Amino acid sequence: MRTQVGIIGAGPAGLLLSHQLHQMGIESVIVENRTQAEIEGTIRAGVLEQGTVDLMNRLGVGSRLMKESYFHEGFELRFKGKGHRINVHELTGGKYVTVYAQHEVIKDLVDARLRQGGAIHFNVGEVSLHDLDSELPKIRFRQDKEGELQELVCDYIAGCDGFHGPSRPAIPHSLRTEYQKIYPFGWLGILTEAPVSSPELIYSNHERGFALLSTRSSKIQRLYLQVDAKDDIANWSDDRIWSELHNRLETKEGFRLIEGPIFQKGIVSMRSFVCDPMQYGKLFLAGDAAHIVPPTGAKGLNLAASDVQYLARGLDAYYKRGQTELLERYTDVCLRRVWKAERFSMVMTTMLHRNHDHSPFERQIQLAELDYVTSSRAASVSLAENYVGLPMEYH
Ligand code: RFL
Ligand code: PHB
Repeated sequence: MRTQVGIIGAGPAGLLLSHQLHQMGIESVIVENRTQAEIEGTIRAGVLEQGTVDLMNRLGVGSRLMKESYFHEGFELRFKGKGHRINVHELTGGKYVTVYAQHEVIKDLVDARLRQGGAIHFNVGEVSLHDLDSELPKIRFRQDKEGELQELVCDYIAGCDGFHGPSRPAIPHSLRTEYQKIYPFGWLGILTEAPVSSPELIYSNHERGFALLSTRSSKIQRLYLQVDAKDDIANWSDDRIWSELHNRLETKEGFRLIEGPIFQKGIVSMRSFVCDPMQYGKLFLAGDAAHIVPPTGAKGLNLAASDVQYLARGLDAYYKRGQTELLERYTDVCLRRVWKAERFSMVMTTMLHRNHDHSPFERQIQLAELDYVTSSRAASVSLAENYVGLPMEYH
């Protein structure tokens, strides 16, 4: 098999890249080790930056998103039992916080790509990368896990295979620096069949730990609780989850959370991670394959979307004009935006979670920080512009 760009992974990064390349007249093939049903059923992100929504619309895959999303004008930070609204719309000159589930983004992208006749090989096995520093890099994989071994010969390979995929380790160890911070806590996430409790997202810093109230639809809500990173979901009965959520989210002013049956629950760990460089020879990493943020800033999917916009631009310059300069600068351009999102995600995480290693002094500093960002216009503008997403920069 031969293609121009071989893409490993049909997550947001891989699918958004294949759509952009298609629009530019560049051919690509995606290999994905899970089934279509699995990738369309994985519950993850919920908040999209304006730039990601704009990209979906430019690619012609935004119509369901525009109909079914919630466009919020703000969100709330809650501490000391009181809510403080960040009016994102006003503070950013008219931008919105878009709430639309990641698996719905995936469904829209897969459906449109297959209808265009795009090549996505689902459920492949034994994916490996070869000859990355040659003119013809290759991806080998086994069709349907146990079928024939296939070889896909490419001009370029995009490693969009998430944090645990084979692409990043294909960059020689001695050539990459990995920056990492592991947090001592995780998030327990649930989906519940309940009506909307709040018209906007609520991020709560409570004595008992962080909690987040988000939404998916008028009937389905998404909530998270800070738990110990090593905690086991078996320790969390539905009653215990609701009791903690009530404790951490309810206010003295009378906000009440509406309960419903929980139909999905799980615990995820939290880390910050960056791999530098994001490229080697003909291989380019994008999204979680190259960097991870803790979910508190809602940035992971959005960074995947900005990486692949830089990559598509570089590939377009190569195929249309034979120029490789943008591809050569790919890491530097991506990492400027990535490090700012890493900074914001770490600041939000540190500001909102209870850290039991903190001294009483550090706890008071945390509360002062929350008081500051919710009462100073300068600090609120900074928070809001980071939350809706910093602009893409091309140098
Ligand atoms: P993905 O989504 O992990 O996709 C990688 C794909 O590669 C496949 N793969 C392989 N394919 C072939 N061969 C192999 N050997 C392979 N190994 C893996 C995988 O099956 C998969 O299909 O990475 P991508 O595309 O970079 O996208 C990243 C985002 O998924 C991630 O950053 C977000 O989910 C993070 N995130 C959030 N991001 C936001 O922008 N806004 C949010 O509100 C938000 N909330 C969240 C989040 C992540 C969360 N969790 C579960 C960690 C909330 C949570 C709880
Ligand atoms: C979500 O709705 O899943 C969500 C919202 C905000 C975040 C993270 C996740 O910061």
